[in-house]
Amino acid sequence: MATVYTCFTTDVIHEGHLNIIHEAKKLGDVVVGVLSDESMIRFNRFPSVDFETRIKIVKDIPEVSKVVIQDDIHYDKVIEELHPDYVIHGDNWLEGPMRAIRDRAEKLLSAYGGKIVDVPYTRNENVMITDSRIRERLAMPEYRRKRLRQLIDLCPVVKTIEVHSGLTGLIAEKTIVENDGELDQFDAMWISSLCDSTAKGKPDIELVDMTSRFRTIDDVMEVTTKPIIFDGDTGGLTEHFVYTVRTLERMGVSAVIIEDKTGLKKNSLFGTEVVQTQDTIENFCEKIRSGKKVQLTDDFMIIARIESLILEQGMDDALTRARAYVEAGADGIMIHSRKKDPAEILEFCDKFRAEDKDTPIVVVPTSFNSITESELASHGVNIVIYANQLTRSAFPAMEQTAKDILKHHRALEVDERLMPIKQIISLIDEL
Ligand code: SPV
Ligand code: MG
Repeated sequence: MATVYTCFTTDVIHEGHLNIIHEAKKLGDVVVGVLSDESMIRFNRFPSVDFETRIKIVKDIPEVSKVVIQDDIHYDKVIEELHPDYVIHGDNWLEGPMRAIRDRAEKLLSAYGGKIVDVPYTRNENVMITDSRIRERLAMPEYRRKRLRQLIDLCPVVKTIEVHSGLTGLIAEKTIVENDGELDQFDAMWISSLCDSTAKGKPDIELVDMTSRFRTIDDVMEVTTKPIIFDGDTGGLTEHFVYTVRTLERMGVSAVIIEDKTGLKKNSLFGTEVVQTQDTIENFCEKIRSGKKVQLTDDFMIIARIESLILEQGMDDALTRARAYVEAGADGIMIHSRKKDPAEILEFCDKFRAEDKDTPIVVVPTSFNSITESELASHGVNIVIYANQLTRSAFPAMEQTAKDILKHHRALEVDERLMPIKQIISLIDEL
């Protein structure tokens, strides 16, 4: 009897999957692979049910003879071990980044006469509704809020990109790339004070008030499912910060990062070129403690951001503060630097990790941008935030377009570099 293999990346079994099983059964004995959490988040979306449950729902399908674990998006290991006669999949993998997976599997199968079977993808209303329900569930506060902690456990490094609107949120949510056969996407979103302010044409000095910042979060949340890390600036007065924590937690934000500065906050990338005052360790610890005291779930994280390297206070000061902030209850440490060379960041990470193996470390490699995610991870970094690159790439493009329309007195000359409206609209989900 022929062996037929298919891999499921799903939380629910709908008629599309049953159709694949049905077609598979016609060809032989059906073996189903269940994709591991780690691979699923690179390739698809965060699972809304745990791995054991996903295995169970596949095992419960009567036509399935055997269930195996597929722990890579590629089929190499399964093909090597199982030698299936057929690998069967919906024909949606003929297009887009998934094509690379199909092509690689086909090549491996052809070495011994195995075959790929592409089954027409079931695109009816029930399937679409089931799919959108899963997405909606992932967006609910109780699911979204805890996801950052889950990702820190699952990923070598949590890749986070700045967003400041529904549209930038959609870019963070939906951009998936295939590079050398590997699929990748962002894990989380950063609501930057710099970019949120800049989008409103305002300076990054805690001028944009919290009500407006929450509005930005809500715009992003409306159209996305990925977890959110909120740039809380200094956190403001402790008496105000406790309210901010409550609101963010209720909204389903996963973490707030507050920086240990006081008085009129300026953007860190100005460093010592402008007057910036670092808070005392005592005050800042009190702010952290107060925030932790009012939070209602174990999911929410308060991450303490240390400005000692930005303000040239030295490595010892940064490490002393890190220790104190963790002791006060901080769920993570963000260490910032505006040097091009990542040396001081790496030195901090190595020294901090030598004494604290667990507390997550967050970095923002805007200035030290030559270092890769995996290098940072090898020094103990858990979260990498690309804090402003979307804003900085969109702005010059828009400015150039404005200049060119003024120069040519028409829009013809700029048209070639514009995204067709149809393509922009295709990003936007309809209910
Ligand atoms: C932000 O994105 O607003 C930040 C990071 O706080 S930085 O601009 O590098 O200070
Ligand atoms: Mg900021």
